[in-house]
Amino acid sequence: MRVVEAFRAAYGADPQTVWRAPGRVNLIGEHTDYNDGFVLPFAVPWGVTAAITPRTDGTIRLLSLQAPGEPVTLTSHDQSAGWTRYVVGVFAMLGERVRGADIAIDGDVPPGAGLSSSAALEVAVASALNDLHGLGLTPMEVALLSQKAENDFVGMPCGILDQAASALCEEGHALFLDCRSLASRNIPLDLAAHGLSMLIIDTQVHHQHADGEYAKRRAECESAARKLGVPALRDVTDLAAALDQLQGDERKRTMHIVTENHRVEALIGLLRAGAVTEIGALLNASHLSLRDQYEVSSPELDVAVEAAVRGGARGARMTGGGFGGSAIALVPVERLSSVEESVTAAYAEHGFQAPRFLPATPARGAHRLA
Ligand code: GAF
Repeated sequence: MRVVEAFRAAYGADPQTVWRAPGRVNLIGEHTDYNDGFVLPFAVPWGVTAAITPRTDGTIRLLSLQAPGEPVTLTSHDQSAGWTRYVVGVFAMLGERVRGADIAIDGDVPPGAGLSSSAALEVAVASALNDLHGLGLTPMEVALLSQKAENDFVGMPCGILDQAASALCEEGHALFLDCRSLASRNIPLDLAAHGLSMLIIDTQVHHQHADGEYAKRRAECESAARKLGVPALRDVTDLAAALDQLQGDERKRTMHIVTENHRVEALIGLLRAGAVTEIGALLNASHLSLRDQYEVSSPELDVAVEAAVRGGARGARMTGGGFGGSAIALVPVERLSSVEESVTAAYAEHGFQAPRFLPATPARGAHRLA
């Protein structure tokens, strides 16, 4: 394993453990996680591998094969920048339970595709430290600790979706997660058995204002819930009555969250019934709601979704936080090339940078490699 070779070359010994954690796509249930709602992600085959040996002096030495150079030396009190803060954040959350480490990182999540490479990094490191120090954290506790690192240390007010997917997913399954109770169930997702493939369309665009808009959406949802007198938008039972009490953006955000939670449940119902081909309509509806009510799509995502459906996809939607990143399209295998051609042609017509296509098969969540 090349991460082990890099570890040995930098630190002069073998690592005590090696863990891998994946990125994710979200099949449906977007922006519902921080509204105590439902999500249905699956892990992608790309992830982050962390080779680690604990230290006892509080020092964190860190290198990445994707950032060539000497190892960076930090402590859990340092406000680091860039990718290292996701690692330091995990140490900061673990506090006195850990006393530094030597770490080598290798990652193959396509950069900037919105497939949660940062959650994969947090979960790989947290899982390895949990294992090395016998902390006894469950995979969900590892996910929660990683989310806290991102909220409190990195300063991104994300929900639990990405970290839970990275920590808990199983190969060949999607993860149905109730973000309030944290009850989760792995749902079989055998697309190939239905002659289908899930195509990731990476727009290769990341809009700079994404983080600010994310925090704004979250605040709007919390404000709407307060006005409605419910703990979270998940608790809205009478949508028409709720919409009557709200105006403007808060009205639109509520519309999305309430209907999106229903779409997650409907999609699970279809999967249970074996009607996998039929989930496409729900993917399309989710995208329209994210575009028009939640307003987190982008021209590149909209063009990708429209062109994918025109090219023969059963359904398509943006996935993840939005404002760039990736869309997913549910495509009959025999239509894959026609969908790719349709999207490529539409991008050229709009003068967009060519997209990247990645086939996504549901992969395994965090696990020990050595
Ligand atoms: C980002 C966040 F990190 C998740 O918590 C989630 O809210 C997602 O956007 C939208 O569903 O990936």
